[in-house]
Amino acid sequence: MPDQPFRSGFIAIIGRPNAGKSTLLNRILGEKIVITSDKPQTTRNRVQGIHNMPGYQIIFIDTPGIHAAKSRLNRYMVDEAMASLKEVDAVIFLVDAAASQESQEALGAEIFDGSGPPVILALNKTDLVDEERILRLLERFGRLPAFRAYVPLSAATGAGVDRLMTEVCALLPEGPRYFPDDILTDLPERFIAAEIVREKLFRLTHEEIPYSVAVVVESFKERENGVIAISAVVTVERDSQKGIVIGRRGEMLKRIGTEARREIEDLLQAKVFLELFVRVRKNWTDNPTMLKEFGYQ
Ligand SMILES: Nc1nc2c(ncn2[C@@H]2O[C@H](COP(=O)(O)OP(=O)(O)OP(=O)(O)O)[C@@H](O)[C@H]2O)c(=O)[nH]1
Ligand SMILES: [Mg+2]
Repeated sequence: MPDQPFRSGFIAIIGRPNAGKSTLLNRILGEKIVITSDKPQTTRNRVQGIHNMPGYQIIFIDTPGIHAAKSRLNRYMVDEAMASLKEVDAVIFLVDAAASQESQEALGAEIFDGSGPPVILALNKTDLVDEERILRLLERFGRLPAFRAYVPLSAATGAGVDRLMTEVCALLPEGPRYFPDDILTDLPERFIAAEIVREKLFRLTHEEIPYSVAVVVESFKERENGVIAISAVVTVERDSQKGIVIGRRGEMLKRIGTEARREIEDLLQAKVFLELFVRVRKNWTDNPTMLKEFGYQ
C-alpha cells in the first residue's frame, strides 16, 4: 500500500458560553491546559492545543463563548472567537444538549451560512439528557443546512469523542507538522499559571466578581533550590470587590492561593511558592489601556 500523506490543520471549537468547549479541549489532549468553570464566559482568549495521532497533527483552538457583548472586554472575547472562524480548516460547533436551544440554534444559523470552513455539529453533555432529547436535537439542528457531520458526545465522560476525532480527521487537508510532536500547547507557562489563579477566582467567588477580575503574573523565577517563585497580581474593578477577594482575615485569598499553587505544582512538576496581591483599577473592563496590559488586546 502506498504511504498515506501526512494531514494537519487548525480546528476551532465554537459555541455559546458554558457549552463545554474548554472541557472538550482538555479531554481531547488528555491534560488540563485550559481553565473551566460552571460560570459562563470563563475563557477570554483563543488558545491552541496540539493533538498528535499517527499520520495527523490537529491544532484545536479553544475560543471564548459567543454572547451579546457589552463591555470592551466582552467585545474583545467575541471578536477573538469570530476571528478564529476565518483562519481554520474546519469548525466544531459545540452545542450544550442540556441548555435551552433557541439561542444556540440562532447562533448556528447566524454564523454558519455556508461561506466559511466546513462545520461539525457536536452535541455535548449527552450524559445529562435522555436519548429522546438527543434525537430531537439532532433532528432540529439537522434542519440547518450548514453541517458536515453530527456527533453526540460528552466532554465530561469522553463518550463520543473518538467519533468526533474520526470526523475531524476526514476534513483535514494534507499539510506539514506545524509543531514538534512533544508539545501540547504554545502557551507560555506564566500565562497558564495566571489562568489557573483566575480559574480559582471563577470557582470560589460569586456574582459579578469573576467578571471583574484579571490576573497577571508579574514575576516567575526558578530559585537555586529548584523552587519556582511566582508572584501574581489580581486586579478587580472596585474597592468592595477587593475586600471580598481577600476575605475575612485573608481567608479567601489564602484558599485561592493554595488551590492554585497545588495545580501549578502539578503542571510544572516542581515546588512552587505563589504570592498573590490584589489591587483595584476602576472599571478596567472598559479601559483600552488596562485591557492591553492584561493581555486582552
Ligand atoms: N455533565 C457534563 N458537564 C459538562 C460537560 N462538558 C462540560 N461540562 C461542564 O460545563 C461547564 C462549562 O464547561 P466549560 O468547558 O468551562 O465551558 P466553555 O464552553 O469553555 O465555557 P466558556 O469558556 O465560558 O465559553 C463546566 O462546569 C463543565 O464541567 C459534559 O459533557 N457533561
Ligand atoms: Mg471555555
